[in-house]
Amino acid sequence: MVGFAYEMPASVPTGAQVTVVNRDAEAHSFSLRGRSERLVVPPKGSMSFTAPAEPGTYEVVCEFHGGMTTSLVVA
Ligand SMILES: [Cu+2]
Repeated sequence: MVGFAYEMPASVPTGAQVTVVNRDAEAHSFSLRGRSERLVVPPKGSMSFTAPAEPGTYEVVCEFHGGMTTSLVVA
């Protein structure tokens, strides 16, 4: 995340270990809507999660900033 927005790769492989980097000076979450995957990434920090095993497009939201959304493509 940078500038209160997500920058995403075109896709990530199913089951991949994905690292989320926060380049902002505020915490952001990386939460897959309707699923258990949820990171709270501290300012200037990074965290990892395991991508879903099922291919698809997952909605990503920041729980702290309402306009911050993106899609995660798992292929
Ligand atoms: Cu945020």
